[in-house]
Amino acid sequence: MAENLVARILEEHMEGGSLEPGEEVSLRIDQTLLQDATGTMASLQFEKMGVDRVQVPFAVQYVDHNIIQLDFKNPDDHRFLQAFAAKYGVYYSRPGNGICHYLHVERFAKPGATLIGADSHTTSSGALGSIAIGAGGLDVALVMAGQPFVIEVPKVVGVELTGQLPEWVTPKDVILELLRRRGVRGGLNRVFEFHGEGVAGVDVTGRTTICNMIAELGATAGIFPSDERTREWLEAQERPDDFVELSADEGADYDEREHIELDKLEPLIAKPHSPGNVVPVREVAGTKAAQVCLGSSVNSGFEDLAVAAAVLRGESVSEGLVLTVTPGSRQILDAIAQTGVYSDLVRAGARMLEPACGPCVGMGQAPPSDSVSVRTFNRNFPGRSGTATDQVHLTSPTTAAATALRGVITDPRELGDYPDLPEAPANPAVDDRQILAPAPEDEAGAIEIPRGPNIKEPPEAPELPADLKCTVTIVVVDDVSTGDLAPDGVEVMSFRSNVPEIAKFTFRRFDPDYHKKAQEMAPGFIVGGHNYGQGSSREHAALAPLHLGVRAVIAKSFARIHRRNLISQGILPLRFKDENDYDRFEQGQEWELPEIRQHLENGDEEVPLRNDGDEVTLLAEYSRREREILLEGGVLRQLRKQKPAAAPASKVEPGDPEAREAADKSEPRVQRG
Ligand code: MIC
Repeated sequence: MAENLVARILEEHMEGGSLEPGEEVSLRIDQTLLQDATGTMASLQFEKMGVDRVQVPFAVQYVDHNIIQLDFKNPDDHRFLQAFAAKYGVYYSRPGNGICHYLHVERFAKPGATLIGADSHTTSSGALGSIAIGAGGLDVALVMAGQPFVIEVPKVVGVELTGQLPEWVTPKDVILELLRRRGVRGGLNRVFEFHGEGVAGVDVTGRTTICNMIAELGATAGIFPSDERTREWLEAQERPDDFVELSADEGADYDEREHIELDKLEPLIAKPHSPGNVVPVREVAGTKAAQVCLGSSVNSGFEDLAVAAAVLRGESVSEGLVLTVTPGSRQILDAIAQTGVYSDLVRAGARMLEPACGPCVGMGQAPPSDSVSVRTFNRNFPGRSGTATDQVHLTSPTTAAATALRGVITDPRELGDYPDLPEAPANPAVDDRQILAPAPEDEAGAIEIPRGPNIKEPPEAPELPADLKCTVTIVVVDDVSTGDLAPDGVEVMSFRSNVPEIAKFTFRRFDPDYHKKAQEMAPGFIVGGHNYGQGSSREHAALAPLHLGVRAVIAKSFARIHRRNLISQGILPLRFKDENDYDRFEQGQEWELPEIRQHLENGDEEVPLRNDGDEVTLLAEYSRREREILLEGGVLRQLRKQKPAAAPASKVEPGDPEAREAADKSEPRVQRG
C-alpha cells in the first residue's frame, strides 16, 4: 500500500497501540516546546513528577506571550522559567528573541521529527516536515518526564496543491480557503498533509502560515514534505545536517482528500468572530478600518513584512487608522533592518513592536470600541483583542497592507502591479546567543528556583466519587473558546501561574459573577454546545473551572486539546447522545450521574443522567487510559499512586549509550549564553 507521510512518521515513532484511525497510539517524542503563558503551570506540574532532568532529546522554553511587564508578575514568571530551564535541562529563549513558532521553525524543527508543544499553534513546525502537535501543559510536562505521548490516531487528509498562487494572493489565502470549506470544526482528529506540484511554489514561511492556522480547523496537525525548499531553508539556517528528503509514496492513500487550485484562489478574509467565517475580500471591500496589525505567530516573516513595506514605500498609513508591525523573531527584525524594510515601514508611520505574540493575544494595542481591526493573525474570537466590542477581521499581509494604505478594507489586486521586493539577506543573523543552554547536570542540583508571590501550586481534582450530584452552573452556546474560559489579555494572562486568581475571570464575557455563582453551586456541571473549548491549548480553561468546583462538562462535541485537558485534570467530558437534550438544561438545576464510578470501571459508553424522574443518556466515550485517569481524579494523582512515583518511561536511560548517542545527535547547536 502506498504510504502517506504522516503514517510513515507515526510508524517510526510508534511505541505501542495501533495505527488504525480512532484507536490510540503511543508515540516517542523527539522535542518539546513550552511558552511562558503555559510554561509556568507545566513546570509546576513537572516538578511534581519526581524527575531530575527532562527525558526527551530536546526541550525548549520560549518567552513570548506574557511580555508586558506592568508589574512583578510576568517578570517573576520569566525568572522562574529561566531557573527551571537551567536546572532541569531545558533550553531557554529569552524575552525579545521572538515568537516560539517562528523560532522553532528557524532553529529547531526537523523533517521527520515529533514535537509536542503547550501551544495550539505548535503545528507550525509541520512546515519543515515534523509531526507537531499542540497539547496542554500537563501533557507536555509528562512527555518531558519521559512518558510517550498517547493520542487518538488521526485521519489523514491529503490536500493536493496544483498551480501557482496569483500575484497578491498568498499562503494565508490557502489556509483561509480550507477554513472557508471546512469551518472551525472541519479538522477534528485529522492531520492535513500537503502534496502535489503546487507545494514547491510555497516557501517555508508560507508553509508555516498554513500549518500554524491548521489549528483553527480543530486539526491535530498539518505537514508539508521535506523538499528543495526545506533544504534551502535549513542551509540558510546553518543546519544543513538536519535535512532529509521526505515525501509520501507516489499515489499515497489518504482517508479524505482536498484539492486546491492555487491559480484560482483570490484574496480572502475571515469576518468577526470566527476564523471560519471566511469570504472573498471583495465582499467586504470599502469597510472602514481603525486598525491594521501585521505580524504575530502568523505572517511576521520577512516576505510578509517586505510586501507591506513595498506597498507603503514613500506613502503614509491612512489617517483614519493605526498600523502595528510585529516581526516574528530577532532574526527577522535584523533582516528587515538590513534591507530597508524597517525604514520604509517606519517612514510610512507604522508602529513597530518587539518580536513577540503581542496584540494577537491582547498584549496591548486593543482597537477602539466597535471598530474594525484588520489583522494578519490567526484568531478573532470575541474580545480577544482586549476590546469587548471589537470587529476583528483576519487576512493576508497583502490585504492588510492595502487596507493600511487606503483606510478601508481593500482587495490588494486593486493596487496594480505587484511590487519588487528586496531579497531576503543571504545570511540571516543566525545567532543563538539569546537561547541559553541548560546548566550541566552536575551543577543543576545547586540551582534554586525563585518563586514570586503570584506563583501558586496547581489545583487537583478529588477522586471520582461513586455517584456525582451536581448543579448546572451555566449553559453556553456552540464554539465557546478557551478564551471565554480563561481570557486573553495583559490583565488576565498575568495570572497564568495563579489559578485561584485566573478563575475569577472564567466566563466573564457571559457573566462577570460566574466564578462566585459556580463556587456557591459547587460541585457543578457546565453544559455546552458543539466544539466546546475550541482554540488555544491553555489548560487554565480546565484548571479554573476545576478550582471553582466543576466536575463535568456535558456538551454536543468537544475541541480536541480542551477535551484532553479536562481529562488530564480529572473533569469528565460527556457528550449528549441526543443533541436535542441540550435544550432541557438550565442554570441552577440539579442532576445526578448515578454510579458513575461503576460505569467508568465497567467501560460503559452510555451513562444515565437523572433529575427528578427525568433521564438523559450521555456518551462516556473514553479509552481505557482516559477512564483510568478520570477514576483517579487526574493525571497527577494517578502518577502519585503509581509505584515507583512517576517512574518515567525514559527513552534515554543514563547507561544506554545508543539512546544517548541519538539524543546527542538531536541536540541543537546552541551555545550557553
Ligand atoms: C493562542 O494563540 O491562543 C495562544 C495564546 O498562543 C494559546 C496559548 C496560550 O493560551 O497560552 C494557544 O494557541 O494554545
